[in-house]
Amino acid sequence: MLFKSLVGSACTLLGAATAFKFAPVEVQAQAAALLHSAVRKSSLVEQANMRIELLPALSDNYMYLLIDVDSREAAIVDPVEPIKVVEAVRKHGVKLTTILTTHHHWDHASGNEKMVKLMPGLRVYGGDDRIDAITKKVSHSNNLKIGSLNVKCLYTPCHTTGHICYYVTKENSTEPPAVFTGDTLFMAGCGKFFEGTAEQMYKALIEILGSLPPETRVYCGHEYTVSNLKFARYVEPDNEVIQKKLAWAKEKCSNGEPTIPSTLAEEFTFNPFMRVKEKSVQDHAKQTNPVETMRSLRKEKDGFRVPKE
Ligand SMILES: N[C@@H](CCC(=O)N[C@@H](CS)C(=O)NCC(=O)O)C(=O)O
Ligand SMILES: *[C@@H]1O[C@H](CO)[C@@H](O)[C@H](O)[C@H]1NC(C)=O
Ligand SMILES: [Zn+2]
Repeated sequence: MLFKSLVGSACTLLGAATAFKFAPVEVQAQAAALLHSAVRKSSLVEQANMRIELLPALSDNYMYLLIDVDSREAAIVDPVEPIKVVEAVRKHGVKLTTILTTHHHWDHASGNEKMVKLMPGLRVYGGDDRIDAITKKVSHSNNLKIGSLNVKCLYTPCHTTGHICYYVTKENSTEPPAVFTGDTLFMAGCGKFFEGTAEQMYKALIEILGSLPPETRVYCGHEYTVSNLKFARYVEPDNEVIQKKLAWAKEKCSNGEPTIPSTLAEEFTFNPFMRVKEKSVQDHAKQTNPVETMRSLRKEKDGFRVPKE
């Protein structure tokens, strides 16, 4: 199962798994899982006021440690592997005060209880009563602070009914803001519509996230970039930006490096779900309306077999 999830994952690390091809299946599975988690590197995005450490978790999730440089206060987004979070907090010498939960699914929220046990007193934010250990339910446009950083909650229901994205700004900063998009907006893709509609995803992607400043950096919940770009290429075979980005993403992945973050401006150039107003994407979907195009693309991607190359 784990082995299968490795070899079938968006970011297959060739070679790593094949060394164990003569071993029993269970050994292959363990080796693959270990190699996979060992090989996916963490990385740090440093700005003068804000630091974001990308912490790979499970097979393709990301947790994000958000640090306010001025106060050394920090928040963690979707801490599904709390031990790794504690290590990162120690490494940076920061004070973790807050959990930001994007949605209640186990691969995002199931570490909350343990995280709170390890670091008592944490504030736990989220938009859904189904979120473990939640202390404060938030809704659209609620604001909170991580030291001197401002965090605005964006309500983006569709993947789940209580999904929240977190938009982070620093007053008077000339540097780009950040948005944590969970399983709403992925790099080059979007989340499945488990508890919502195409109308809701259109609103979330185009009207809410799409109206943030174009330079905003996008930190999403999963490393799905390579498989998402293969679907994007299928939708728009003549889009050269997609071809280039796919080659770049494959290279990153084969080195165990994240493809995250992108920017909103970039997403509008290669993400089919952000491009539902474009004629090329509408033509592919045989639609003339952006919301119907969204509906049709999602349905098509749900049944899409990702090609090897
Ligand atoms: N296609 C996913 C399968 C896992 C899955 O369904 N993931 C959820 C989030 S936990 C999703 O919304 N995926 C979006 C998609 O498959 O386009 C993969 O590449 O591994
Ligand atoms: C931001 O800039 C404005 C105008 O210069 C100033 O009044 C305000 O105090 C500044 N805010 C911060 C947090 O520095
Ligand atoms: Zn997920």
